Amino acid sequence: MLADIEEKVMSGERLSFEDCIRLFKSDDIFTIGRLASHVAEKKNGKNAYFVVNRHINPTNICVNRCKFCAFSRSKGEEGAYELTIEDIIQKLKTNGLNFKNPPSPPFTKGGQGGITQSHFSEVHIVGGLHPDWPFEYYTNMLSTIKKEFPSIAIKAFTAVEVDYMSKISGLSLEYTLMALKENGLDLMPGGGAEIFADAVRSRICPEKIIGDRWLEVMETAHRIGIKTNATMLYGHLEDIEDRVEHLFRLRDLQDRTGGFQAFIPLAYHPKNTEIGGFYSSGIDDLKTIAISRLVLDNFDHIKAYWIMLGEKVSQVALLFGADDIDGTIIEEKITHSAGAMSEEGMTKEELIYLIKKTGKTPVQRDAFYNTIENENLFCR
Ligand code: V47
Ligand code: SF4
Repeated sequence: MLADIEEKVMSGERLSFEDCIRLFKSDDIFTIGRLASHVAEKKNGKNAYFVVNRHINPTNICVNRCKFCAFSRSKGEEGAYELTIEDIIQKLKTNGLNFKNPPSPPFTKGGQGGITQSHFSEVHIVGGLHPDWPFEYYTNMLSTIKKEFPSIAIKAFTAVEVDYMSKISGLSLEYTLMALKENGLDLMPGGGAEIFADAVRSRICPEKIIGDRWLEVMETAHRIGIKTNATMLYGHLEDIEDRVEHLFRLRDLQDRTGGFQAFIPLAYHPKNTEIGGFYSSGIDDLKTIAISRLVLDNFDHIKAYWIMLGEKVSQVALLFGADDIDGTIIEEKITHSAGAMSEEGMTKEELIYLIKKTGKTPVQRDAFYNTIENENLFCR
């Protein structure tokens, strides 16, 4: 059934829209996974990357209130919070020792018994669109973090936040991005892409910038030398055609700019959201990872974000086309507000353990996929 697609993949020929629809409709998960794994190995060998990082969400107050988002609050609503820049610096100084739920065996068994990372390579900062904060809050945040922690790469602000900053500052997109870069922004995460198709997007996040604008922000970032990631939120109201269209639009932009580092499919979590619905199935998760690997032939990395997939599915995803499992995270709020079943963070030792059990080689990376040499990788 998939023999012609297999031939294309093996000969390095690009998949068509129709091919991708057929892959999504196929039940032959093993063939899809085998092909994706072949492509992943051609690009990254047996490497499975991870990063010692920390997430920080400066505020959950957001003017958009997307209908799939359980994290956001309106100003004055119960549970709304705002961090000061000093709070953010303190979080980076605490070194991740403030776990709410200490990781449980078997992952900590025989390991170092806790969070042992001595320093972060990357901080990932995203948050709500605050109605009152001035642009200077964001530039001050970046420059203060850079001054205090010059060796930590700052991966911050989705295309949605950057568009909002351009509005509140009155600066063009290009100048907004240049100001962020000058103050310490190193790269941008891939959030806010959701699903580009207008008909679904207007139902799940009516206030959010449209897909074209998300792509325009990323294209501008790439043009001025800021690398970014890309995501796709799946498992809500979209259909297969919407997913394939989304992937094709990313592939087209990547052909033009080459500025995307990694693609991360984000599994929708339904708890406490306005649209409700269901968790994605493990099969859909694996298929989506694998098909992303096959479609996005011009992306170097496909990330299995363990927070959303769960520790075990993300482990299997490393054999279905993913080459990256993200990082230690430490404090995850967005998915956990919506019913994530994973821990909020993992130790470096746990990440290494998960990867090793797949037969792949754990490679600690920095934010730009440079390898960090580390003798601890051989600890098990
Ligand atoms: O932008 C919000 C999504 C994103 C839900 O670039 C939800 O390296 C599932 O983008 N269920 C934030 N997803 C996460 C993100 C990300 C994560 C890890 C690595 C990188 C990277 C990026 O989470 C949001 C939105 O698209 N989201 N609510 C939900 N209920
Ligand atoms: Fe705001 Fe982002 Fe949540 Fe949408 S997904 S409500 S933009 S925080």
